Amino acid sequence: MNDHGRLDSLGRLEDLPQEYRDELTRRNLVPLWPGLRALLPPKVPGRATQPTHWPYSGLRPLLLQAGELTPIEKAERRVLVLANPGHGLENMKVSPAIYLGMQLLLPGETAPTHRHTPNAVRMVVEGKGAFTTVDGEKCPMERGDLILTPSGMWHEHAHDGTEPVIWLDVLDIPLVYYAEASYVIEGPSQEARPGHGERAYARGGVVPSADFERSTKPYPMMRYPWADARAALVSLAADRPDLDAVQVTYVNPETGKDVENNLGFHALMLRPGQDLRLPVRSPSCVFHVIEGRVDAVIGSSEFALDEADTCCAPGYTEVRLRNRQKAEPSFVFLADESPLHRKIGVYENRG
Ligand code: 1HN
Repeated sequence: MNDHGRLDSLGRLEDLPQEYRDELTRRNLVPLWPGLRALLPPKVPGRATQPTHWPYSGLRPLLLQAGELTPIEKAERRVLVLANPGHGLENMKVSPAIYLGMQLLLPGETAPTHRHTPNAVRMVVEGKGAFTTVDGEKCPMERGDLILTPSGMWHEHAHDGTEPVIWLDVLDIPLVYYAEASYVIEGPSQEARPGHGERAYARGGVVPSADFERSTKPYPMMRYPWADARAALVSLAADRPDLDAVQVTYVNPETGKDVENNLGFHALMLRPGQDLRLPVRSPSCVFHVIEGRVDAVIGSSEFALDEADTCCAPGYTEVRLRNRQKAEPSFVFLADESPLHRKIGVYENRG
């Protein structure tokens, strides 16, 4: 029998006598074979994650309206969640491990201190004057900056500026929640502690000298300024005109490994007019346009992304990104599940 025949020939639940099925149910037992093909489909996994586009032009006015409708005290975090309809909107996930939310903080507002088991990062979308304090380190929030708030670290947000500040939150909460390990602890407002060490790590590739007491903390660098990541991309592109994927990864400056445990973060530069095909890989992925305009072709979906737009791609799917700007580069922030896939031993790159 050929492979396909064998895969199609398993018994169905309806083939079993009702009395037998009822007795199984009474004993909390389930026959494997009727569900085996759904658990283990041939060659490519089933994916609930649908290619989805969240245009910023539609989201922004609704978020600003939330600023009028709901005072910060009634929200704790004033966020509109970017939910993937394929997972059910109420489940508030983009992919099996990724949560995305767009958060608004108005001038003078504060979002109170807490810490939680899920890992988070912020990608700043617009505005000036807000800052996040992470474990005592005050991190200014400027457009394109990546700020970590890893599992277990105290964090709070505040805003001294004059315009609304909006940022994209990326968390691994669906995964941590699935593991029945998601919880929060509220805390008092933190004292900012300038000069206590963390700011010694301010630029990738430039770390304190060996005779300086090097950090043994798991997260020596909390803020990855966009100006530095952008400059790294521009110089990589100039150095390697032959390179298709001009991409950098946000890493821990001491270990060189991914900045957080489960999700990976990257920035990509598309050269003027570039049409880039990404390798087909197992992890789901999120794309957020920091600068420029990009067409994203994800499987059979096509999205015209403008600045500050966000979209997602399921794993095992072909993705093409085309820079709609003919004379300027475009810059895209990527978040993916690759650290998780590597950790659980399922990471694949199918080329
Ligand atoms: C959280 O702590 C923040 O600190 C934002 O800004 C979004 C979504 C789910 C769980 C915790 C924040 C969050 C969150």
